Amino acid sequence: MKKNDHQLAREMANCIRFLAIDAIEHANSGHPGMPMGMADIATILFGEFLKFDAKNPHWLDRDRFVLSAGHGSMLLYSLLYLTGYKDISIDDIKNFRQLHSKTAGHPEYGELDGIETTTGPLGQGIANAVGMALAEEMLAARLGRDIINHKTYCIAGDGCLMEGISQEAISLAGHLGLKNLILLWDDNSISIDGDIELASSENIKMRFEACGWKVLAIDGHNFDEIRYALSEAQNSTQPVMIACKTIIAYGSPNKAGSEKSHGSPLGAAEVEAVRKNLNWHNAPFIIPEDLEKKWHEIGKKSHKIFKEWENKFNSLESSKKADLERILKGEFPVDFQKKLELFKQKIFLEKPKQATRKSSQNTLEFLTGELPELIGGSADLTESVLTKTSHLKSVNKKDFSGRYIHYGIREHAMGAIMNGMSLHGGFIPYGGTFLVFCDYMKPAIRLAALMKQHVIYIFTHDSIGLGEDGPTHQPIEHLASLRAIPNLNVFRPADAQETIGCFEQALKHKTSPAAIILTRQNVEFLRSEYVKDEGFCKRGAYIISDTALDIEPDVILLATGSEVSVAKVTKDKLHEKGLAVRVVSMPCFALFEQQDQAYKNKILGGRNILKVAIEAGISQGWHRYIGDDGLFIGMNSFGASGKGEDLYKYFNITADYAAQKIAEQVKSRRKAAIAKYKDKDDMLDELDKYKEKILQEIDEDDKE
Ligand SMILES: Cc1ncc(C[n+]2csc(CCOP(=O)(O)OP(=O)(O)O)c2C)c(N)n1
Repeated sequence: MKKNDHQLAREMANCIRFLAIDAIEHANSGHPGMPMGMADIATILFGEFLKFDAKNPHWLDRDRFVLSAGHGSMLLYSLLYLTGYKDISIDDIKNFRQLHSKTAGHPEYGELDGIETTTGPLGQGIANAVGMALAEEMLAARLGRDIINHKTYCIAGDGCLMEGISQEAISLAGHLGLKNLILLWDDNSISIDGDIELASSENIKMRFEACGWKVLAIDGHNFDEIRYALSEAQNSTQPVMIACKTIIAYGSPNKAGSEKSHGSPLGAAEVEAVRKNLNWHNAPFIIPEDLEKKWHEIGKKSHKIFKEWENKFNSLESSKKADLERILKGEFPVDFQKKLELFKQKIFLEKPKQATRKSSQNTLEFLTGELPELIGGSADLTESVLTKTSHLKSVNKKDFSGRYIHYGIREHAMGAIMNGMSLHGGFIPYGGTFLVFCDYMKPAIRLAALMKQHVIYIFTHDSIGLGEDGPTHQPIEHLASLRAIPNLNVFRPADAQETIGCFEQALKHKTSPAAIILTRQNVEFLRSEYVKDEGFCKRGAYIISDTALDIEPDVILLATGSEVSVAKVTKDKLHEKGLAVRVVSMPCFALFEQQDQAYKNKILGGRNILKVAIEAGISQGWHRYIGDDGLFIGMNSFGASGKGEDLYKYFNITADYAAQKIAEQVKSRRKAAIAKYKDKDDMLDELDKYKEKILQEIDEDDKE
């Protein structure tokens, strides 16, 4: 290699370094060390290996680049700017980390083309990259290598590799032999607290090897070694990890190799010193013309390949092409809605009394038959969460044409891999585990919601109703904690019919992930009438059983899932006591919140009506609907091991208990109301007025 080439590469890399340094200095906030340390590798990767066309950032067969070490965001922003992505300007670089700028502190998916995923919580990006590489294999199995043949590159730091999720993801990637996955480890031995030896002494290379990866090790500042390793990685039969020995804040005379450069600006004096040291005599944010030109050429270098690909894509078998285009647009097949209605009618006629996990399985059997983009999976609980259908063959290392992924007992990676698959495009992934274990995948769920990804979680064994497995397995606070995540639609269907309705909504809300919460135990079939089209779940809550003659209720019972039946029996018991009761099923709070006030009022009635929520979880979130003086029948402690029915009795989630409590409450409310009047005559006057009002209303109704 001629000296000139090295010099040029170093200067190209310095463009990244100084954009990062200057933007971070300008913002007075950010992480300069990582972009400075990884600039040489990024230059060779983007310059000579990465298949991308800055003009066509959504090209399906582009290589994916994931910056798992999201704190190094300026590395990515610099690369996107330098290679000529249209939606990033020098002003965006100058506005790094400012309110409403596209260049957020950590890369946010959707803010800029070229950001393939949101990263920041360390380790997630590695699992996203595994999901993308898996999606690539699966799509290639469907469309052929002519159409899909790309790599997924991921830059990860020591922090990413210390996080547990990385091990789950690396292990599965090795098991599946994802040969188009290339992970570049920024092996700089530094994290925030200092040398990583403070907290870590494992042999990372051996760890990857043990998981079935090909491992290469290079000096991350030696351009020949970088080229060699990336070339070696191209035709591997295994996923590849390249350990890149780098110096954090490379080029900084006083901060290179030190944690001091990790998370704060270098400071004016040190910036001056780096400029001198790296022979960079340009003012802040100025890139010399010749280097700018070279970088722009890099952004265009794969344009020809893109054009050739477009031709191949256009000559794809017409049905395959049409189906792929439909999927990428997020549309359903033309006759899908009609078939769904027929399926709903069939279930309505059958009226199955079964666990909602079973209803979910039946629904998935129908849906996976109709929607080839639906990809199932579970974290080793397939027989319990009932996520596999007859249409789904298991994916394995030798055959990616299947549609079912055995994630193993790796919930966290499952969540992040599903995000990666969804981000890649071409699939709607769903994955199952017990509701209680959603805690093991919460960071990935949160990111799916933040990135507006269309993924579906099947969470079964949703309450103390699961019984004998005991309190470790009985979710208590989980519904509330999932409902607290913005843009996550949490559905808890009450019966077989609602289960279909909830899946329908989960599929139709394409920019929100959905959690479908299901019982282990059988539930009643509750619907007395069939409603066409989107049924009741669309609005998040609806009246499943109203007062006789639709008179104003004394009590409104709000419930979800298995507790809707409890509410219905409670209603009958209260009816015997002369109380008018409405039962509302509330399968999805988030969708109910999106309704207009008139609809909300119709469901929730006036302020003075006693409102009671029944749900086998904690009360958090319910007081919004039942008010401060409402009654909550549910859990306020961990569960216990025992038979499901016994637990419901022990924890007082029964119709008998609810009816008794409600009757007491109504009585005490009435007493309090009576106490408001000075004497009997006052009260009789008030009653007369009330009677008159009711008679008037009846008159008006008759006229209508
Ligand atoms: C899950 C998670 N925990 C903690 C952090 C805060 N954090 C950001 S960077 C970092 C250290 C990362 O060290 P390393 O990967 O070696 O990055 P480098 O210092 O080389 O830039 C930490 C703890 C985070 N972003 N995500």
